[in-house]
Amino acid sequence: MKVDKSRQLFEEAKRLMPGGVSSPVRAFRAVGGQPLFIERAQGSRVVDVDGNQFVDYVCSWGPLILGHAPASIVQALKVAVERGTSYGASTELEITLAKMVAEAYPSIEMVRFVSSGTEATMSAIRLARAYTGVEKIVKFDGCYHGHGDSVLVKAGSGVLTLGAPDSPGVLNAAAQNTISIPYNDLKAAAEVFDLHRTEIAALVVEPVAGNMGVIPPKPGFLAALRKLCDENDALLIFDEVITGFRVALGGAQQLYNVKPDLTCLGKIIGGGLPVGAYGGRRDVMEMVAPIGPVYQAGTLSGNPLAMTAGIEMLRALRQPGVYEQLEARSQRLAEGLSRAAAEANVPVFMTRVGSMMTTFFTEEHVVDYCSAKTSDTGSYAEFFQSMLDNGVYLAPSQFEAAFVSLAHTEEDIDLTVDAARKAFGTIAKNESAR
Ligand code: KE4
Repeated sequence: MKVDKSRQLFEEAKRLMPGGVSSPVRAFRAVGGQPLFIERAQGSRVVDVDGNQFVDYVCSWGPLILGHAPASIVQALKVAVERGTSYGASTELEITLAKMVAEAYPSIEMVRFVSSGTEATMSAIRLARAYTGVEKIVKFDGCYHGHGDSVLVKAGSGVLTLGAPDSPGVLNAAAQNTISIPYNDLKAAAEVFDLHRTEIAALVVEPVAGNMGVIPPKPGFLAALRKLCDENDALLIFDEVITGFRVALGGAQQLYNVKPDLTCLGKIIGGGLPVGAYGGRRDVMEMVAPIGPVYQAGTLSGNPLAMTAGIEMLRALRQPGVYEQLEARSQRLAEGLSRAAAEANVPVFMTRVGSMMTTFFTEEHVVDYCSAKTSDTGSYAEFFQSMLDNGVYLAPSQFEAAFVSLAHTEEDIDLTVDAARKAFGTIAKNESAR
């Protein structure tokens, strides 16, 4: 596959931007090879600067559940941009999108728009600490909530000990109020509340994990977290930046029927433009400035173009049959990939919730970060490169999700499964040669 232009642009980019990218995972460091520079995209396809076309399952890391450049969003933006790009003042568009979010999420009685998922989770955690008056936060190993200091934290040496910074520059003081425990581990969750009781301001969780690969909650896991928070006056924060409007119109809280106190949203609600949001119980949200003392602000929060894209996105997702189509296409893909791996005798563990899924290159049952990390990332890298050579663009990391959109056709799925058959065959051949 010709990648000369991407290579040339990457060399230039590396002189100007750290790693030549605007976000680390795009540098392909987990899979090797030449990071692609994308020139245009439409529907289920992206085209790079060398003219290579791919069926895209990155979907901008989740937002593009309608596919690339859907006509409804493009048309609405063309009209909106003529009216100006930003006012730094309120617009009716924010009310419209806020209503649509609240209709889909009964737990969200009041919402604040921001410009990224990181801002949403960072603000929700600040708010939870202010509302409860205590400082500790519980998160789960392998869950990612953006790059805010409180959550760039890895598990302490002992399961229940206070966290340690997961990045230089994050102060111990910031990390030490965060405890990270294994996902799907109710015993650890109960123990951390036994140990820290009412000192815990909030427990923040991806209700379906998407950042260590896709890992569903075990039956009863989310309901048990709800109960633990209730018993200890802690707030339950669902980080639905990925799962919001993805696994159901009403997100994971609808799918699993568990009501959080605060929800963080992002990705899909921006329709591909920068939007994040946090919202939930009115008594909690009323603590947010300017009506409350908890400060949070943003120059481009509620930006009219981003609101326009979000409104058109949610309008499309509220149409009948949307999630049924996503489910059918996603099931076809997951079954095809499983079959292709089995035919080549390559051990994989497939996980899927709706239109987000991961093929783990391990024989283990993946239920948490530890089991996810048993995956053979070398095999995943081989798989990724072979799929790329055969016209399929997956996440350049074993520990991310593949996303199916409404634009993915049965032909796209079948092309993908054929490519996977070749990729698994290559892996099996290389394995036997080793
Ligand atoms: P952003 O700040 O990237 O908009 O959102 C942070 C965030 C918060 N919560 C969850 C559950 C998330 O998945 C994310 C961001 N997701 C990553 C990939 N899984 C974005 C891709 C990237 O970092 O480049």
